[in-house]
Amino acid sequence: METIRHNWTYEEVDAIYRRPLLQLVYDAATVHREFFNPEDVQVSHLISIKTGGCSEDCGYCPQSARYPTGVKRQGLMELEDVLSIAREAKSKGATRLCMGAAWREVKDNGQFDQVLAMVSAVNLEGLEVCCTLGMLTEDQARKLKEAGLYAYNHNIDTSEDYYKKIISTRTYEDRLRTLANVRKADLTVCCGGILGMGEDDEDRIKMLLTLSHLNPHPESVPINTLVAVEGTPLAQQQELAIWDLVRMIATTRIVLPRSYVRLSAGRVGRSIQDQALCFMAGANSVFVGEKLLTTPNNDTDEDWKMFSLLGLKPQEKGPLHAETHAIHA
Ligand code: SAM
Ligand code: DTB
Ligand code: SF4
Repeated sequence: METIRHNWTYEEVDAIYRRPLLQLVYDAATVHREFFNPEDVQVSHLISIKTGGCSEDCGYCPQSARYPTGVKRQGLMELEDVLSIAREAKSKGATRLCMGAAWREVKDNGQFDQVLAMVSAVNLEGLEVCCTLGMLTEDQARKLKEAGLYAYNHNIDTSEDYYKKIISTRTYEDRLRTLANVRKADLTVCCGGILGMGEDDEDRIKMLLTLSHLNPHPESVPINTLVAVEGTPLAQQQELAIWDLVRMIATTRIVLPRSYVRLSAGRVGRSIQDQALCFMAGANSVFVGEKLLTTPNNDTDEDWKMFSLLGLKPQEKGPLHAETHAIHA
């Protein structure tokens, strides 16, 4: 039986990643069944509460003010508008709502107070609330926790080395510091990365290694594939091969067995067959809703048909710690 480990070595993760693909999927599916009910899928909905005009230079991001991507800037949303989207998402079966802001960092100002009010209100709607607002101090993390936040998303995106090639306005160390602050406030951590930015296998393995050394492991791990947006430096990147995505999901499932592995950005355009392989390899969470933050996502009705076809059951709302769903963890 697989145990939770925080001391994986590069060689060990590399050996898993390089297993013959179908053997790897089988091994990951086996681990998945040790820790989760494989019929369960966690359904999350994203809202961009503040869009575009961001000061950072993240090479993948359509919301950076530095790139001509045509994303329409939008100031902080009104609470009522957030609530109506949240209610609609809930009525369509989402149990988690993730609010994203195109900020470098959270500042202690009236806007943060407004976000805290949104967190409380969405929580009262009976949804699990997640935020992704950029860098955060411990004090800000505590305020979010007190307001009713369940999880904070902050991705490490790739390996430390490759990160420097994609972003210059903040460091890997900055990202890790925010993750530590989130933990200190007793929030759950959502942390993953993006595939298809031109990184190699070594970068992907190193990213997983960093995630596996976090103790506790992030409760959810979004595996995004790059949505290549015109105007960004990464616009010309080729679409990631499905086999690379499946390999990464399966390795993640084995190395972080108790975490939700989210098949995140880049799902649009993937066939049901491709997505089925990802679920088989241990993915057990998705974003639904026709938009991610600024780019299109899959049609919601089609997603529900897919769940039904594959025998996946959208999970009830929390407590969503994997332990509660384990068959024999
Ligand atoms: N501004 C905050 C931050 O950077 O942490 C929160 C929002 S930011 C858009 C959240 C995450 O979305 C990024 O860390 C990145 O992993 C992901 N992301 C952004 N643009 C993407 C793209 N074009 N394709 C895939 N993932 C993307
Ligand atoms: C994450 O890992 N993926 C989501 C969420 N966390 C915030 C964001 C994906 C954004 C894709 C590009 C866009 O729609 O702007
Ligand atoms: Fe800004 Fe976040 Fe986009 Fe980077 S990823 S440009 S910090 S919104």
